[in-house]
Amino acid sequence: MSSRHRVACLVAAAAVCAGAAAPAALAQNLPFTLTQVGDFDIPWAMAFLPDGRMLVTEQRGMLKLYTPGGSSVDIRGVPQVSWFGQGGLGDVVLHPDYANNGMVYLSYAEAGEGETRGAAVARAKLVLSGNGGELQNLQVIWRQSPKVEGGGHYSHRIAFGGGYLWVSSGERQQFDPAQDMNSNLGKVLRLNEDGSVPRDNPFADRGGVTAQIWSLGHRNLLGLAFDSQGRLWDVEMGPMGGDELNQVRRGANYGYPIVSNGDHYDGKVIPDHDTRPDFAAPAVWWNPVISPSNILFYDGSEFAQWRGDALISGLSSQSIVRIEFDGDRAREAERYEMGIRVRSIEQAPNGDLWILEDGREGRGGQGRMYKLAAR
Ligand SMILES: [Ca+2]
Repeated sequence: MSSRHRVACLVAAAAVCAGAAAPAALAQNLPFTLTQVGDFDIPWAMAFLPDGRMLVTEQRGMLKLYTPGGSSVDIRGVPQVSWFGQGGLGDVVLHPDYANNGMVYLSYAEAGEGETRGAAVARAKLVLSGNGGELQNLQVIWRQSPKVEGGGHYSHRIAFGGGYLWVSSGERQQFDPAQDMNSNLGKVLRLNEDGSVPRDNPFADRGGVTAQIWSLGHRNLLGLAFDSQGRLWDVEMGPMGGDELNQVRRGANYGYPIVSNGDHYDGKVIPDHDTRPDFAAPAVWWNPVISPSNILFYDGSEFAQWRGDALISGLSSQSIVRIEFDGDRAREAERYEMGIRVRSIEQAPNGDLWILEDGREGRGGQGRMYKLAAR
Protein backbone atom coordinates (compact mmCIF):
# COMPACT_ATOMS: atom_id res chain seq x y z
CA MET A 1 0.00 0.00 0.00
CA SER A 2 1.40 3.38 -0.94
CA SER A 3 1.82 6.05 1.72
CA ARG A 4 -0.62 8.14 -0.27
CA HIS A 5 -3.29 5.44 -0.15
CA ARG A 6 -2.67 4.97 3.55
CA VAL A 7 -3.31 8.66 4.19
CA ALA A 8 -6.58 8.43 2.30
CA CYS A 9 -7.60 5.36 4.30
CA LEU A 10 -7.43 7.32 7.54
CA VAL A 11 -10.39 9.35 6.40
CA ALA A 12 -12.22 6.91 4.17
CA ALA A 13 -14.62 4.12 5.02
CA ALA A 14 -12.94 0.81 5.75
CA ALA A 15 -14.86 -1.00 3.03
CA VAL A 16 -13.48 1.35 0.41
CA CYS A 17 -9.92 0.94 1.65
CA ALA A 18 -10.22 -2.82 1.47
CA GLY A 19 -10.79 -2.51 -2.25
CA ALA A 20 -14.33 -3.82 -1.99
CA ALA A 21 -15.93 -0.71 -3.39
CA ALA A 22 -19.29 -1.05 -5.09
CA PRO A 23 -19.49 1.63 -7.78
CA ALA A 24 -23.04 0.65 -8.68
CA ALA A 25 -24.28 1.67 -5.24
CA LEU A 26 -22.43 4.96 -5.31
CA ALA A 27 -23.50 5.68 -8.87
CA GLN A 28 -27.06 6.51 -7.77
CA ASN A 29 -25.82 9.94 -6.70
CA LEU A 30 -23.82 10.65 -9.84
CA PRO A 31 -24.93 12.72 -12.87
CA PHE A 32 -24.01 9.82 -15.14
CA THR A 33 -24.56 6.10 -15.40
CA LEU A 34 -21.64 3.70 -15.20
CA THR A 35 -21.44 0.65 -17.41
CA GLN A 36 -18.62 -1.82 -16.95
CA VAL A 37 -17.29 -2.57 -20.41
CA GLY A 38 -13.99 -4.29 -19.92
CA ASP A 39 -11.53 -5.87 -17.55
CA PHE A 40 -7.77 -5.37 -17.76
CA ASP A 41 -4.62 -6.36 -15.94
CA ILE A 42 -3.21 -3.21 -14.28
CA PRO A 43 -4.41 -0.84 -17.02
CA TRP A 44 -2.77 2.58 -17.31
CA ALA A 45 -3.96 4.45 -20.41
CA MET A 46 -6.33 4.23 -23.35
CA ALA A 47 -6.74 5.76 -26.80
CA PHE A 48 -9.69 5.67 -29.22
CA LEU A 49 -9.09 4.46 -32.77
CA PRO A 50 -11.11 5.95 -35.65
CA ASP A 51 -12.84 2.57 -36.25
CA GLY A 52 -14.41 2.56 -32.77
CA ARG A 53 -11.91 0.17 -31.23
CA MET A 54 -9.46 1.22 -28.52
CA LEU A 55 -5.88 0.72 -27.45
CA VAL A 56 -5.37 0.06 -23.75
CA THR A 57 -1.98 -0.23 -22.08
CA GLU A 58 -1.40 -2.70 -19.29
CA GLN A 59 1.47 -1.84 -17.02
CA ARG A 60 3.13 -5.24 -17.20
CA GLY A 61 3.85 -4.52 -20.87
CA MET A 62 0.82 -5.52 -22.94
CA LEU A 63 -0.88 -3.23 -25.44
CA LYS A 64 -4.47 -4.42 -25.92
CA LEU A 65 -6.68 -3.87 -28.92
CA TYR A 66 -10.13 -3.64 -27.39
CA THR A 67 -13.37 -4.01 -29.32
CA PRO A 68 -16.35 -2.53 -27.45
CA GLY A 69 -18.68 -5.33 -26.50
CA GLY A 70 -16.04 -7.82 -27.50
CA SER A 71 -12.66 -9.07 -26.56
CA SER A 72 -9.14 -7.73 -26.13
CA VAL A 73 -6.24 -8.94 -28.23
CA ASP A 74 -2.52 -8.31 -27.68
CA ILE A 75 -0.85 -6.03 -30.22
CA ARG A 76 2.50 -7.51 -31.29
CA GLY A 77 5.80 -5.64 -31.39
CA VAL A 78 5.50 -3.71 -28.12
CA PRO A 79 8.90 -2.73 -26.68
CA GLN A 80 10.12 -4.57 -23.60
CA VAL A 81 9.31 -2.61 -20.46
CA SER A 82 10.76 -2.63 -16.97
CA TRP A 83 7.79 -3.46 -14.77
CA PHE A 84 8.81 -2.27 -11.32
CA GLY A 85 7.29 0.13 -8.80
CA GLN A 86 5.16 2.67 -10.64
CA GLY A 87 6.77 1.86 -13.98
CA GLY A 88 5.95 -0.39 -16.89
CA LEU A 89 4.01 0.34 -20.04
CA GLY A 90 2.46 3.78 -19.67
CA ASP A 91 0.75 6.16 -22.04
CA VAL A 92 -0.61 5.51 -25.53
CA VAL A 93 -1.53 8.41 -27.83
CA LEU A 94 -2.39 8.55 -31.53
CA HIS A 95 -0.53 10.98 -33.81
CA PRO A 96 -2.92 13.83 -34.75
CA ASP A 97 -2.84 12.56 -38.36
CA TYR A 98 -3.18 8.90 -37.35
CA ALA A 99 -5.96 8.35 -39.90
CA ASN A 100 -3.37 8.89 -42.65
CA ASN A 101 -0.07 7.77 -41.10
CA GLY A 102 -1.07 5.11 -38.54
CA MET A 103 1.48 6.40 -36.05
CA VAL A 104 1.04 5.69 -32.34
CA TYR A 105 3.20 6.91 -29.47
CA LEU A 106 3.91 4.88 -26.34
CA SER A 107 5.68 5.70 -23.10
CA TYR A 108 7.20 3.16 -20.76
CA ALA A 109 9.90 2.47 -18.21
CA GLU A 110 13.07 0.89 -19.53
CA ALA A 111 15.96 -0.68 -17.67
CA GLY A 112 19.39 0.91 -17.62
CA GLU A 113 22.69 -0.16 -16.17
CA GLY A 114 22.65 -1.80 -12.75
CA GLU A 115 19.39 -1.05 -10.97
CA THR A 116 18.67 2.14 -12.89
CA ARG A 117 15.57 2.83 -14.94
CA GLY A 118 14.09 5.66 -16.91
CA ALA A 119 11.04 6.57 -18.94
CA ALA A 120 11.18 6.40 -22.73
CA VAL A 121 8.86 7.40 -25.55
CA ALA A 122 8.67 5.35 -28.74
CA ARG A 123 6.63 5.70 -31.87
CA ALA A 124 5.61 3.05 -34.37
CA LYS A 125 3.19 2.41 -37.17
CA LEU A 126 0.18 0.43 -36.00
CA VAL A 127 -0.82 -2.07 -38.66
CA LEU A 128 -4.20 -3.63 -37.97
CA SER A 129 -5.41 -6.77 -39.67
CA GLY A 130 -8.57 -8.61 -38.78
CA ASN A 131 -8.92 -8.86 -35.02
CA GLY A 132 -5.28 -8.09 -34.27
CA GLY A 133 -2.36 -5.93 -35.20
CA GLU A 134 1.28 -5.12 -34.71
CA LEU A 135 3.64 -2.21 -34.23
CA GLN A 136 6.08 -1.78 -37.10
CA ASN A 137 9.22 0.34 -37.45
CA LEU A 138 9.35 1.12 -33.74
CA GLN A 139 11.70 4.01 -32.94
CA VAL A 140 12.64 5.20 -29.46
CA ILE A 141 12.54 8.99 -29.80
CA TRP A 142 13.05 10.22 -26.24
CA ARG A 143 14.55 9.05 -22.96
CA GLN A 144 14.76 10.34 -19.42
CA SER A 145 18.28 11.46 -18.57
CA PRO A 146 19.83 10.42 -16.32
CA LYS A 147 18.41 6.97 -15.55
CA VAL A 148 18.23 6.58 -11.77
CA GLU A 149 17.42 3.91 -9.20
CA GLY A 150 13.93 3.54 -7.77
CA GLY A 151 10.56 2.89 -9.34
CA GLY A 152 8.57 6.07 -8.79
CA HIS A 153 7.47 9.24 -10.56
CA TYR A 154 8.10 8.46 -14.21
CA SER A 155 5.03 10.60 -15.14
CA HIS A 156 5.57 10.10 -18.92
CA ARG A 157 2.29 11.51 -20.23
CA ILE A 158 2.29 12.32 -23.93
CA ALA A 159 0.28 15.11 -25.57
CA PHE A 160 0.15 16.69 -29.02
CA GLY A 161 -0.61 20.37 -29.43
CA GLY A 162 0.41 23.38 -31.47
CA GLY A 163 2.29 21.14 -33.88
CA TYR A 164 4.56 19.71 -31.18
CA LEU A 165 4.94 16.61 -29.07
CA TRP A 166 4.85 17.24 -25.33
CA VAL A 167 6.12 14.86 -22.67
CA SER A 168 5.78 15.12 -18.91
CA SER A 169 8.87 13.80 -17.18
CA GLY A 170 8.65 13.16 -13.43
CA GLU A 171 11.50 13.74 -10.99
CA ARG A 172 11.72 9.97 -10.22
CA GLN A 173 11.34 10.65 -6.46
CA GLN A 174 14.81 12.22 -6.52
CA PHE A 175 13.62 15.80 -5.70
CA ASP A 176 16.56 17.96 -6.89
CA PRO A 177 16.60 16.90 -10.56
CA ALA A 178 13.45 19.02 -10.98
CA GLN A 179 15.71 22.11 -10.66
CA ASP A 180 18.72 20.65 -12.49
CA MET A 181 18.96 22.09 -15.99
CA ASN A 182 21.35 19.29 -17.02
CA SER A 183 18.59 16.71 -16.42
CA ASN A 184 15.23 16.30 -18.15
CA LEU A 185 13.60 14.93 -14.98
CA GLY A 186 10.90 17.01 -13.26
CA LYS A 187 10.20 18.91 -16.47
CA VAL A 188 7.68 19.41 -19.24
CA LEU A 189 9.43 18.84 -22.58
CA ARG A 190 8.55 20.22 -25.99
CA LEU A 191 9.72 18.14 -28.93
CA ASN A 192 9.09 17.74 -32.61
CA GLU A 193 7.07 14.67 -33.48
CA ASP A 194 10.26 12.73 -34.29
CA GLY A 195 11.81 13.58 -30.90
CA SER A 196 14.15 16.28 -32.21
CA VAL A 197 14.26 19.65 -30.45
CA PRO A 198 12.42 22.69 -31.85
CA ARG A 199 14.88 25.51 -32.48
CA ASP A 200 12.69 28.03 -30.66
CA ASN A 201 12.52 26.13 -27.36
CA PRO A 202 13.29 28.44 -24.40
CA PHE A 203 16.65 26.81 -23.61
CA ALA A 204 17.47 25.55 -27.11
CA ASP A 205 20.81 27.36 -27.30
CA ARG A 206 22.10 25.38 -24.30
CA GLY A 207 21.97 22.08 -26.21
CA GLY A 208 21.77 18.55 -24.80
CA VAL A 209 18.67 17.55 -22.84
CA THR A 210 18.44 21.14 -21.57
CA ALA A 211 17.25 22.14 -25.03
CA GLN A 212 14.18 19.87 -24.59
CA ILE A 213 12.94 21.77 -21.53
CA TRP A 214 9.78 23.88 -21.75
CA SER A 215 9.15 24.24 -17.99
CA LEU A 216 10.78 22.96 -14.81
CA GLY A 217 10.29 22.47 -11.09
CA HIS A 218 7.66 19.76 -11.50
CA ARG A 219 7.17 16.64 -9.41
CA ASN A 220 4.96 13.76 -10.72
CA LEU A 221 2.85 15.02 -13.64
CA LEU A 222 0.35 12.35 -14.55
CA GLY A 223 -1.93 14.55 -16.64
CA LEU A 224 -1.01 16.84 -19.53
CA ALA A 225 -3.64 18.37 -21.82
CA PHE A 226 -4.43 21.37 -23.99
CA ASP A 227 -7.61 23.39 -23.57
CA SER A 228 -9.68 24.75 -26.45
CA GLN A 229 -7.66 27.99 -26.44
CA GLY A 230 -4.41 26.10 -26.93
CA ARG A 231 -3.20 26.57 -23.37
CA LEU A 232 -1.31 23.65 -21.83
CA TRP A 233 -2.17 22.40 -18.34
CA ASP A 234 -0.74 19.70 -16.12
CA VAL A 235 -1.90 17.96 -12.99
CA GLU A 236 0.73 16.63 -10.69
CA MET A 237 0.94 14.77 -7.45
CA GLY A 238 2.43 16.86 -4.70
CA PRO A 239 4.26 15.36 -1.75
CA MET A 240 2.23 15.06 1.50
CA GLY A 241 -0.42 17.58 0.45
CA GLY A 242 -0.01 20.01 -2.38
CA ASP A 243 -1.37 18.30 -5.49
CA GLU A 244 -1.40 20.89 -8.28
CA LEU A 245 -3.17 22.00 -11.43
CA ASN A 246 -0.74 24.22 -13.35
CA GLN A 247 -1.00 26.24 -16.50
CA VAL A 248 2.25 25.24 -18.17
CA ARG A 249 4.03 28.35 -19.45
CA ARG A 250 7.15 28.73 -21.56
CA GLY A 251 10.33 28.69 -19.46
CA ALA A 252 8.47 28.82 -16.14
CA ASN A 253 9.77 27.23 -12.93
CA TYR A 254 7.07 25.64 -10.75
CA GLY A 255 9.35 25.53 -7.74
CA TYR A 256 9.55 21.89 -6.68
CA PRO A 257 11.27 20.83 -4.42
CA ILE A 258 12.09 24.34 -3.16
CA VAL A 259 8.43 25.22 -2.64
CA SER A 260 5.22 23.19 -2.41
CA ASN A 261 1.93 23.67 -0.65
CA GLY A 262 2.53 20.17 0.65
CA ASP A 263 5.40 18.93 2.81
CA HIS A 264 7.74 15.93 2.70
CA TYR A 265 6.36 12.56 3.81
CA ASP A 266 8.93 12.44 6.62
CA GLY A 267 7.34 15.59 8.05
CA LYS A 268 10.03 17.98 6.87
CA VAL A 269 8.43 21.28 5.93
CA ILE A 270 8.65 22.55 2.36
CA PRO A 271 7.99 26.32 2.24
CA ASP A 272 4.66 27.11 0.58
CA HIS A 273 4.33 28.76 -2.81
CA ASP A 274 3.42 32.16 -1.34
CA THR A 275 6.91 32.46 0.20
CA ARG A 276 8.51 32.53 -3.25
CA PRO A 277 6.45 34.54 -5.74
CA ASP A 278 9.33 34.18 -8.22
CA PHE A 279 8.15 30.62 -8.85
CA ALA A 280 4.99 29.90 -10.84
CA ALA A 281 2.15 29.02 -8.48
CA PRO A 282 -0.53 26.41 -9.13
CA ALA A 283 -3.92 27.49 -10.46
CA VAL A 284 -5.53 25.02 -8.04
CA TRP A 285 -3.93 23.00 -5.28
CA TRP A 286 -5.31 20.33 -2.98
CA ASN A 287 -4.78 19.33 0.60
CA PRO A 288 -6.05 16.73 1.35
CA VAL A 289 -4.74 15.43 -1.94
CA ILE A 290 -6.77 14.01 -4.81
CA SER A 291 -3.87 12.05 -6.37
CA PRO A 292 -4.55 13.20 -9.94
CA SER A 293 -3.96 10.48 -12.53
CA ASN A 294 -5.05 12.23 -15.72
CA ILE A 295 -6.76 15.37 -17.05
CA LEU A 296 -8.88 16.11 -20.10
CA PHE A 297 -10.70 19.16 -21.41
CA TYR A 298 -14.24 18.20 -22.28
CA ASP A 299 -15.62 19.39 -25.61
CA GLY A 300 -18.32 16.84 -26.40
CA SER A 301 -22.10 16.90 -26.55
CA GLU A 302 -22.97 14.05 -24.18
CA PHE A 303 -22.18 16.32 -21.22
CA ALA A 304 -22.74 19.61 -23.05
CA GLN A 305 -22.94 21.60 -19.79
CA TRP A 306 -19.31 20.66 -19.09
CA ARG A 307 -17.86 21.96 -22.36
CA GLY A 308 -14.67 23.87 -21.63
CA ASP A 309 -14.31 22.31 -18.18
CA ALA A 310 -11.49 20.00 -17.19
CA LEU A 311 -12.08 16.59 -15.69
CA ILE A 312 -9.38 15.09 -13.49
CA SER A 313 -9.32 11.44 -12.47
CA GLY A 314 -8.20 10.72 -8.92
CA LEU A 315 -6.58 7.70 -7.29
CA SER A 316 -6.57 8.15 -3.48
CA SER A 317 -9.57 10.48 -3.72
CA GLN A 318 -11.45 7.79 -5.69
CA SER A 319 -13.10 10.54 -7.63
CA ILE A 320 -13.49 12.58 -10.77
CA VAL A 321 -12.93 16.28 -10.12
CA ARG A 322 -14.52 18.86 -12.44
CA ILE A 323 -12.68 22.16 -12.87
CA GLU A 324 -14.28 25.38 -14.12
CA PHE A 325 -12.21 28.23 -15.58
CA ASP A 326 -12.50 32.01 -15.55
CA GLY A 327 -9.71 33.37 -17.69
CA ASP A 328 -6.46 32.08 -16.19
CA ARG A 329 -8.18 31.27 -12.92
CA ALA A 330 -9.51 27.82 -12.15
CA ARG A 331 -11.53 26.26 -9.33
CA GLU A 332 -12.87 22.88 -8.33
CA ALA A 333 -16.56 23.07 -9.24
CA GLU A 334 -17.70 19.59 -8.37
CA ARG A 335 -16.36 16.23 -7.27
CA TYR A 336 -17.91 12.90 -8.20
CA GLU A 337 -17.29 10.12 -5.70
CA MET A 338 -16.60 7.01 -7.75
CA GLY A 339 -15.78 4.50 -5.01
CA ILE A 340 -12.81 3.22 -7.02
CA ARG A 341 -9.29 4.47 -7.59
CA VAL A 342 -9.60 6.06 -11.01
CA ARG A 343 -6.43 5.46 -13.05
CA SER A 344 -7.43 7.41 -16.14
CA ILE A 345 -10.24 9.29 -17.84
CA GLU A 346 -10.65 9.91 -21.58
CA GLN A 347 -13.29 11.38 -23.84
CA ALA A 348 -14.52 9.19 -26.70
CA PRO A 349 -15.01 10.74 -30.16
CA ASN A 350 -18.79 10.68 -29.57
CA GLY A 351 -18.47 12.60 -26.28
CA ASP A 352 -18.90 9.67 -23.90
CA LEU A 353 -16.46 9.51 -21.02
CA TRP A 354 -14.49 6.36 -20.28
CA ILE A 355 -12.50 5.57 -17.17
CA LEU A 356 -10.04 2.93 -16.09
CA GLU A 357 -9.95 1.60 -12.57
CA ASP A 358 -6.49 1.33 -11.02
CA GLY A 359 -5.43 -2.29 -10.78
CA ARG A 360 -2.34 -1.76 -8.68
CA GLU A 361 -4.11 -2.27 -5.38
CA GLY A 362 -6.68 -4.94 -4.62
CA ARG A 363 -8.27 -7.64 -6.78
CA GLY A 364 -4.96 -9.10 -7.97
CA GLY A 365 -4.23 -6.46 -10.58
CA GLN A 366 -7.67 -6.33 -12.17
CA GLY A 367 -8.82 -2.91 -13.24
CA ARG A 368 -12.21 -2.48 -14.83
CA MET A 369 -13.08 -0.15 -17.66
CA TYR A 370 -16.33 1.81 -17.41
CA LYS A 371 -18.27 3.92 -19.84
CA LEU A 372 -20.03 6.99 -18.40
CA ALA A 373 -23.19 8.29 -20.06
CA ALA A 374 -25.29 11.28 -19.01
CA ARG A 375 -28.47 10.51 -17.07
CA1 LIG B 1 4.58 23.39 2.30
